[in-house]
Amino acid sequence: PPVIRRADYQAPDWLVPEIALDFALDPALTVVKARLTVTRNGAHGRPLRLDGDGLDPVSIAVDGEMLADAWRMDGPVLVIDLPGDAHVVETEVRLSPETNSQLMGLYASGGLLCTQCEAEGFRRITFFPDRPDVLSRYHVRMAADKTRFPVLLANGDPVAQGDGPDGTHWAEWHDPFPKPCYLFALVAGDLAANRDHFVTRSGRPVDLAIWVREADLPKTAHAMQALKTSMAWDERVYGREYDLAIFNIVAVADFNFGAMENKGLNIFNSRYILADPDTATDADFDAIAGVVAHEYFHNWSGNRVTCRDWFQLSLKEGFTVFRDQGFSADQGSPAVKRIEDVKMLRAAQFPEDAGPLAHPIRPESYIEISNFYTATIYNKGAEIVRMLHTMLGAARFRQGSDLYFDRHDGEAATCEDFVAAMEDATGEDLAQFRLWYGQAGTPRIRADLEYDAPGGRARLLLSQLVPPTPGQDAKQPMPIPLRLALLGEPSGKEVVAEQLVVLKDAQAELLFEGVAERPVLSINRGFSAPVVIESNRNATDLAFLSANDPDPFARFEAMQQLMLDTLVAGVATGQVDHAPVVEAIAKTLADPALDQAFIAECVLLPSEAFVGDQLLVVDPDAIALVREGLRREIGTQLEKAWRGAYAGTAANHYAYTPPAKGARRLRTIALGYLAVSGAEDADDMAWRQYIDADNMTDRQGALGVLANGHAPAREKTLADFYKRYQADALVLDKWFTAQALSTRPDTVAAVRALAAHPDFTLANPNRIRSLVNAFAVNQRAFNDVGGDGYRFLGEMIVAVDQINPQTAARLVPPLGRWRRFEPVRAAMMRSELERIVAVPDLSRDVYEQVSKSLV
Ligand code: B3K
Ligand code: ZN
Repeated sequence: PPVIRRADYQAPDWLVPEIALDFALDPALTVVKARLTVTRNGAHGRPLRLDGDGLDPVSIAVDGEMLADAWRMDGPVLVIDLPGDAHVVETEVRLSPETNSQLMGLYASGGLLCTQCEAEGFRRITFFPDRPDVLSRYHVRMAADKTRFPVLLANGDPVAQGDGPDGTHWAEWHDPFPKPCYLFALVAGDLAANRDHFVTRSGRPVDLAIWVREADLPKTAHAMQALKTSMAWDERVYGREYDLAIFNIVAVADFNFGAMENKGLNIFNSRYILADPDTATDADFDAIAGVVAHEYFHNWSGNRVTCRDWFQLSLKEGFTVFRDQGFSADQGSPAVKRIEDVKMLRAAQFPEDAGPLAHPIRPESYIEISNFYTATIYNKGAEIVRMLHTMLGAARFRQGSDLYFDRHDGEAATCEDFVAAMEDATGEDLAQFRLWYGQAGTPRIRADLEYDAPGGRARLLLSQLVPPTPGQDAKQPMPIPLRLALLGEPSGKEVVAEQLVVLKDAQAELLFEGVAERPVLSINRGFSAPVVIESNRNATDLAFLSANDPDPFARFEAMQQLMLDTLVAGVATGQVDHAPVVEAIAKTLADPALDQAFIAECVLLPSEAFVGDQLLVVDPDAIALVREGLRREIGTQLEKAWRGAYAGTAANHYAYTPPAKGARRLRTIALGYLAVSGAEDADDMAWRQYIDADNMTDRQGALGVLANGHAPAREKTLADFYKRYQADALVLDKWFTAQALSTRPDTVAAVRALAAHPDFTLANPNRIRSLVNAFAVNQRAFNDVGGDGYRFLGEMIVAVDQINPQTAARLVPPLGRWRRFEPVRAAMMRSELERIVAVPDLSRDVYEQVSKSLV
């Protein structure tokens, strides 16, 4: 398959200022007529090339005349020779939405018809220059059976509607904002709306509607609240107002990812809309608000200003993730939100950056763009925008974003345009900063502090190393913004006040005078740079920081580092010195100044996978053994404290407030420690928590704890959960996930059995993710030494690829990590990849991920 390169970008040969689409909608056979006004872009003699994917032209006309010849197919592309500079091109194609299992283009989901076009799905609907730098005004007409599809939605505003022949009806929508075709959307179905209203700060009224199946209406209140809060937040923080009279959101059950920001008509995976306390956890509620905000914010960062080409994807995604992170931080605890975001980055992006699929946030090439909707583009992209925010300060950053939006409104822009706007608005020189866009790999920072007590002087030696990644052997030093301070031990006072140090060179030395007390280094506060810090801080220093650092992230981080050092040493030597960790946790649990949500984050051990990421050679069994041993010590030695924490959070009647959420989180963590300590009543406590719960957070928490063990309560709970929620697909996903994440030694076999369960299906991406993707992050079970975990995943990749290549390709990276594992497992993982790549007719999606993982 061909490789697309960023360096090959050429402006489009033809523009399409206007498009009128006419859909005769039917699940079995939909007729699509398109009328494109095309204009030659620049002086050239090249023909019009319209992308298609699986399309057969039924008819083609130019300026009203049916074309007999003068057109040809070049593979999937329709090529038309056009004499003049402006023409009207009309095409007609036929589609079968109900057999579209890829969920790209126009497809059927649970009785409704909907679209997904980003990145290249529009070419599955009609012939068109399917690239984000061709912006058009859309006029859309839809006709469908009135009983089956009473609601007809598209982008923009409704302009006309009426009844047609034979029980059909029709509607026309017009979108006044020129947009790339990836933002096109339509929905037809039997839907009910939760309607609300918003008035923008300049007084423009906006009708809001969230469309779902009638029965799901009661579960839409939280998403609606999040939408209104997002709209106000974007006005306040970024000065961005909504621009149409209507904002529609539709929830669908079958969706390849989270949601889609189509202009004025966001389409969502139902898991990011539907919630009530009985069926959704606190994490689900938070994720819903975050995704609703994210898609809404795209109206400016993505839609009003879009991307010139797909290499610029992080321009809209990294920036929009940064924006949604800021929104979520403002809704609850900024410290806890920051910890969650960093954990996510470490779990998903650091491994990517250290593996065969590493790429810069602005990649140089791809085979299939769908494979580049990655944690690097999104989450590292957000960190890079955050560094700009940190270095410029909030006010100057805002000047930069204002200039960016104003300068490029209605245009398709590049990452370079974004940085240039930040530069031009603030006068800051960002020449070296641009390296962050082009260099992959997580920088490693070495930070060694030396103290000369008699002289009252401290010396901080900093150095950076950006590791080699595929195709990039040698790297240049990047600007690394590090918020740091020195804390005096034992006083806990800042003997050197916090400052922002930007490490620009490979090495730097900082001298501090008048340091009267032994200093301890607090560095990368707030995770000011997405880097790994290695330092000469010992367990005592880390324990001190974990009890005293006034920066909450640094405090959490010190505890994590202490735990990590303990576990890594344990794996290396077989000896675990649990005392410092146990003591630090005890202190944290007892600290009255800390809130429960923050305590909960601090007292959890780093995941087995993250411990593995610190090691040159991963032996999952050794890691599990050492980590489980430490967990047991923490559970046993602090049993009283855990019981206290459990009792202290038990009377928490359901409310979706930050303190109540924190209490629930700490409660299940305490339960987990009591269970692993072997406390006799732990299983009973878990069962009671499960059965008495008035919310899904407590219920799922108890289920997760029980799923790891062998108590009779385990089967009883799983059976009850299944019976209770069998009819609710989103909750049943949790039942699959709880079992896929189990630490029990029989998990591979259990997951295989679940893949044969009548409720398991490859047609629904959420269900695949709930079992297969969840299993693949269960380091212990997936890497079961028998190799059946690898075989299972390989079989799933091949099977899913037949149905849905995008979802299949997302299952590949866990196997691609083979180089990091001990030789026996590495060989089995590799041969599984080889088996997959030999399968005939592999999609481009899976082929790219597997072949790159083998190199
Ligand atoms: N822009 C979409 C993602 C589309 C993914 C295409 N493979 C959702 C989002 O990031 O907001
Ligand atoms: Zn996005």
